Amino acid sequence: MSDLNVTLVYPGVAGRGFNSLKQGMDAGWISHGLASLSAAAKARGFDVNLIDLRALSGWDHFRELLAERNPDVVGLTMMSVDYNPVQRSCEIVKEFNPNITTIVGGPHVTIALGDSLRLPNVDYLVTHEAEITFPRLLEAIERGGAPPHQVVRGEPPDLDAIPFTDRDLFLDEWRKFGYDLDSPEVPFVAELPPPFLTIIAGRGCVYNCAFCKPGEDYIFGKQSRRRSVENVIEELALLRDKYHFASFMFHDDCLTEDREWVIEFTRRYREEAFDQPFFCQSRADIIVKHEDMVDRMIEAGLGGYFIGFESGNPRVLMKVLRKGTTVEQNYQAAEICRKKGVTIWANYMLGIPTETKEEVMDTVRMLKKIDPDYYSPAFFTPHPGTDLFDYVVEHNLSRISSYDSYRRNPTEPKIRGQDYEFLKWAREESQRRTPLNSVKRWLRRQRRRFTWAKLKRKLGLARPTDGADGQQRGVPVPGSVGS
Ligand code: B12
Ligand code: SF4
Repeated sequence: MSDLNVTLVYPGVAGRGFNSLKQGMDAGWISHGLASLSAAAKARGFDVNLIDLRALSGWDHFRELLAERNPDVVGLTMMSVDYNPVQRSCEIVKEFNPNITTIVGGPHVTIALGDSLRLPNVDYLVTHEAEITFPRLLEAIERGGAPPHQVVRGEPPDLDAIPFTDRDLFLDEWRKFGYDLDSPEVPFVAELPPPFLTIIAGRGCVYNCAFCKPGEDYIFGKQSRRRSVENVIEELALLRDKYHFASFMFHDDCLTEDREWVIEFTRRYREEAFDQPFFCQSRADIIVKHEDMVDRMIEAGLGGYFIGFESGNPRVLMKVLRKGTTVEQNYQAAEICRKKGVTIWANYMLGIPTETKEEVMDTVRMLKKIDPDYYSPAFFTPHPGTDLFDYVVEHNLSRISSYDSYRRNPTEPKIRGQDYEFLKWAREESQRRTPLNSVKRWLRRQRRRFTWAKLKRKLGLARPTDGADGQQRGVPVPGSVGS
């Protein structure tokens, strides 16, 4: 056991601010990056604890916790949006005790190293993945032989060889601050009942969308890497025993990119008698090309897909966003999901650079036709490390003046030349269901309700607490973007 006391800091307060625990995805989900580093450091004998800024009341509270934890090392994770809270945290840490070693890692460090080097009060910047490198750095610090240079390059680990994510790092900490859900993470749609959790089966994505790439390739490499099916099943079995989860979600950028992996996963999932529903990310082109895979996923428990429909205009979708899908595929994918009863969470963007109002209207019309279960609109945001970020900078199109605004929130102007009053109207209009769609939805719900209730009666499964549609009542739906 090491004597080094390590505190990890989750800085995600740029969006919902302090005191935001339990408020949906942004403030009710763990950081797999930190939880994975915690597991790796604990496996090497380090004592690791967490300060999650989302659970605190403000910076004075952070100071109090620092005094309580009295760390030797503070490690912080940083997306671009986290830059300001990370800067402030490091400043406070050094004010409290200049001898504490501060280490910052995470997407922004790898994607924008030059920018990260400007952060004061940081002793080490660790780029890339760090399950191997972080514990080694801690060992070096403990030995008094820490590297003389500030930047340390992380070594990519074998994903089957690293310890499973340390979820209790977050849950135990949250419990001290009034997290009272019987769920390791906050559920967000009624289709995924608590106890709910998130899991990651791999890293990276093979596609090349201009609003997302190449940033992630810098972190994880151009090819995605996946854990073996057995490794994921083993973790799920442990999670079932420990948390009795009733549903979960894959965080992978695009789980369905590897059809063979998914088919094997569904086979093993059923074989191991899992029946918990799950959601994952997919793409319209994949759903259209691999309907057989969709069927296998449904048999295993697929509840819904997050689909990046992005735009209803062919020029914007293919040329500007470089999504690699067509508008026609968007419609076909939605039709397949509807036909098979797969819930659709629709991601799409408004206010994309060079997008005209008529092109925005194509997206509004697309949403009416798709009629998703959940709408997730974003105002296009140029994220550092992406080709569209470079385009926006080159053409002086960015209206972003603070790191806090590197969020896809559909409330704030991001791009010069876009009419945000119109976009706000378009955002609302895109989510207004047509009367015909509302009737169709109602009919579909009734059909499901009767089939399910009949089936349950036949099997003798009906419980007094169940609604006629089989959904548990009283399930919180925080953070849901559903209409
Ligand atoms: C799951 C996820 C989410 C979840 C959960 C986020 C969370 N709490 O971690 C949700 C949905 C909430 C989310 C929200 C957002 N996300 Co997000 N998200 C992801 C996703 C898909 C997986 C993250 C993950 O767990 N990866 C696996 C872990 C193991 O990797 P990792 O976190 O990078 O950690 C490794 C290294 O970076 C490093 N490391 C990380 N931290 C530290 C700390 C130290 C001390 C050290 C030494 C090393 C180190 O070591 C880790 C282990 O190897 C990634 C894409 C991806 N594949 O990574 C995007 C991604 C991280 N998200 C992104 C964005 C933009 C956002 C949002 C801003 C989007 C929005 N809504 O506007 C918000 C911001 C939320 C906030 N902070 O307020 C971008 C970040 C780009 C950037 N330039 O920063 C990514 C890369 C997606 C993309 N390609 O655009 N996100
Ligand atoms: S937007 Fe999705 S599919 Fe496209 S590159 Fe990013 S993660 Fe991959």
